[in-house]
Amino acid sequence: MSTTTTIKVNGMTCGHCVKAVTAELSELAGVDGVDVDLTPGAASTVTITSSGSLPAEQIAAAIDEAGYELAGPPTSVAAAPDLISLVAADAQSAGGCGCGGCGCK
Ligand SMILES: [Cu+2]
Repeated sequence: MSTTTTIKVNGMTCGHCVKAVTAELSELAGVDGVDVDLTPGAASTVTITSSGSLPAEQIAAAIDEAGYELAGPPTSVAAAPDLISLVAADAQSAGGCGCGGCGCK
């Protein structure tokens, strides 16, 4: 049975970030596909298709490994509005990519 898990990830701002997160999530057991809806300046939406349900801690660990952080619980549809605006303000004040992990600006 295929399962789709939607997560929100903070700090993703460019294609390098997308690749890093996709690579880490793809390594999880049972993951068939990872689709990233990049939203620079806010939490990006990452949709994970897997053959079974994914433990939240595994998803959190993969995102952490890639150098980013979850904006909310892995199975939630959306982060709280005030959280999203906080993230957006953070990203804007940081300027550029700000991910610190992919070497881009
Ligand atoms: Cu980046």
